[in-house]
Amino acid sequence: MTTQTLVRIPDLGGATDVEIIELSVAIGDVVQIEQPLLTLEGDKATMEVPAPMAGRIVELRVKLGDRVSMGSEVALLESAVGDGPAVALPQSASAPAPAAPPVAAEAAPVVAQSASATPPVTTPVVDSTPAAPAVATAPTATTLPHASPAIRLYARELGVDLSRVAGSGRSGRITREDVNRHVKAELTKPAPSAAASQGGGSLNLLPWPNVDFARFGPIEKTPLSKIKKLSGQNLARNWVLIPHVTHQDEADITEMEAFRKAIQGEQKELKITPLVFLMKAAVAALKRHPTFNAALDPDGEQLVLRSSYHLGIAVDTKDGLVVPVVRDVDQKGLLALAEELATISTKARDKKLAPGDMQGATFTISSLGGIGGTGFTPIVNAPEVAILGVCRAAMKPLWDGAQFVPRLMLPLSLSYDHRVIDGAQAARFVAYMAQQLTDLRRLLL
Ligand code: CAO
Repeated sequence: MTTQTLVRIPDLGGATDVEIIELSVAIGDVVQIEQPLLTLEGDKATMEVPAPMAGRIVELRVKLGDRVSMGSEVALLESAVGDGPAVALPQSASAPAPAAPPVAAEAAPVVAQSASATPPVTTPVVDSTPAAPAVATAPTATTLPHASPAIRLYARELGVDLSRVAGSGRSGRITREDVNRHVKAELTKPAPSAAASQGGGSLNLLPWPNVDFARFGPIEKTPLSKIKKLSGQNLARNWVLIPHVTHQDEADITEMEAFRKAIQGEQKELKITPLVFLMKAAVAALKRHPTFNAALDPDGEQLVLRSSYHLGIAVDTKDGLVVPVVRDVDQKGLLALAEELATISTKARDKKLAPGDMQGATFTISSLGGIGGTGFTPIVNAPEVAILGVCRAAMKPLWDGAQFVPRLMLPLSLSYDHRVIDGAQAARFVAYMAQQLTDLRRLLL
């Protein structure tokens, strides 16, 4: 003969409406006494609800995400009469239910109540509230990572600090796979580079927040493009390792723009944008300030001054940002540069750039002038030491000493590696560039 036992949620120490974040059993499963049936997550702790006896799950009355309180029906457990725990568990319905001890409640009292559900005719149903949660995390430790007791034990055995593991389970819960992944990542981590160790070792950052966004509304996941993943790693390294400062200035390009329009009128086949003028002015400024046309050695000890002028040009493609290099800008005229710019941006957008097309830059320009903006913070492209950001020129009233006159002003944002370049040098560099742009004749000097 079999008996059916109605398993209920035990006393949760006063907590109510607690969410089920893990269901460890399904209908038909045979469970052992104390085997976790489900995991609850309260405000301050996670806790498992164990089986009060051995048996087979014949009915589940909860699902993932349900909220439960003491006495909520969980499952019908069928066991053979004569199984020790099955007959021993039921107790009086009026028995008070002791609160679940907050920490590692091992021999917690068992509470059972008489069945309120109609029992099947042939099998007596016993209503049972299982032992209070077998293990609950300390309620005061609100920052404890979410993980079941079994995973905590597993992490302890491996010496893994769970606060450094990103959880991929529901509500950021840490799974066994997350622990394994963390261990693997730690073991395969490259030794910190010389540049990184200059700063005094690991950054010891918190793990990336793992949010279950689906809980707040519909979502869709889309993988990052290969370019984004690659450039993202470079950008992250450069942002973290280089102490950036961005200097902002403006160049009066009123005359330059008139000249650009004039030559554009003569060149129907070629698009001549302000960028080619910026490239020439940048070379003039780099010649005047050689520390900007340089690279920092990996050990951070030496500056490698370069006497060629190869400019990286950031190109926006639908898959992400790429930075092809225009070589020997000092030796090329505006028209040749315009032609080359058209070629490299088409190549970039058609994914035809070869790795060699993106190597060897001595300085980089990132122009958002075709789009807009008044300033931004470009990220230095290591091992270079500076990068120029350009935004859209706009007409502004400028005081000429007697009156306001309308002038076309071009915003320039120079980010630099402050280990190599000082603020005053940066201000001089940009002012010099602006001078060249304002009066292009200076480029001939
Ligand atoms: N002020 C006003 N107008 C500008 C301008 C500026 N600073 N720069 C460009 N323009 C105008 C151009 O003259 C052109 O006008 P027309 O359409 O009338 O001819 C228009 O804006 C579009 O220019 P463009 O963007 O096609 O050409 P470009 O030479 O300025 O730039 C390229 C080429 C490849 C650099 C650009 O297309 C690009 O991809 N820029 C994005 C780079 C980027 O994403 N940087 C951010 C990286 S984060 O660090």
